[in-house]
Amino acid sequence: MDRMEVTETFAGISLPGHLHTEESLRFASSFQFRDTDVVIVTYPKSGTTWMQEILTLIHSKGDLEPAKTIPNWARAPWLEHTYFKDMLQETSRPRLITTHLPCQVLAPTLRKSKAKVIYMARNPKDVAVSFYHFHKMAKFLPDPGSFEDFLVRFLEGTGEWYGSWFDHVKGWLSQRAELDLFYITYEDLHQLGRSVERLADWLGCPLQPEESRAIQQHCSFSSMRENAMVNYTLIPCEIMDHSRGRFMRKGIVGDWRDHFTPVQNMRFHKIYQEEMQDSSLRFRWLMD
Ligand code: PPS
Repeated sequence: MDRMEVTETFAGISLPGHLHTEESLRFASSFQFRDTDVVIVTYPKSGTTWMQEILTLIHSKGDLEPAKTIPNWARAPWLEHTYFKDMLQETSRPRLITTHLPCQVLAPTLRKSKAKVIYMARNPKDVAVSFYHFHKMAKFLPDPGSFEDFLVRFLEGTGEWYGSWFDHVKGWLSQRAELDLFYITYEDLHQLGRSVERLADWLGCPLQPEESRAIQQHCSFSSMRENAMVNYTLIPCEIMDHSRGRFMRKGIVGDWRDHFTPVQNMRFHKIYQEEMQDSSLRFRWLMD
């Protein structure tokens, strides 16, 4: 498989060379957004796939056809990935685009448009756990080592894959006044009905009650876990080793409790507080 061992470095962050090249990243950073574009922005493992599925179905008004027949990476491709240009549904209104790139790379071009941006965050402790398990199955990511080793690197955020969680969140949310940005958390999304309706209203696509019900049913964890268009079972084992875990792993809030020792938890809180102290963001509750 292509470039499985390659690390691509861009804007000071490391990205898997299997999905990113210098060319794809340059293309992403100078991409011209349209006013009608809808852009999902997340740090990895924050509920990206869930949001892709919900937005697909809001735009199809609850018609399950696209969600059941087209893989998520074709419906809402990642701007920075090598296959983006081939996948982008140029004629769609809106074009649904996904990205994990940090704010300093994309905000300058996004500000030139009126594109709608959805920033989704998740409790970083659960992000770390989910990302750790994903590193074990994704062969284009390095072996994570022990959870302790992984957590140290996650908290340092330096040179680690996709950069620092703290910088990602602080950077993007500092753009709230500059961009048409809707902020939502993975934890909010667990109140699925309310979140789907808020999103649909913000997107200007209000839903009928039966449309909203169909979306909620299809976007439950159990339903998405069985949908090959989003559960990544279409990806061959040479790229994702399905014997080492499932992409749709647990889908719960607070899984960190099963992974963190009290010492790790205290260290996490200390660094979280140092990193977020200047921030007025409503994040502190995430640490409960
Ligand atoms: S990625 O690789 O960055 O695109 O991953 P991402 O989609 O952001 O995050 C994967 C985690 O989201 C969980 N997930 C869900 N949780 C609840 N309900 C639904 N419907 C759902 N869909 C995806 C998925 O299980 C991963 O979290 P963990 O904690 O590993 O289970």
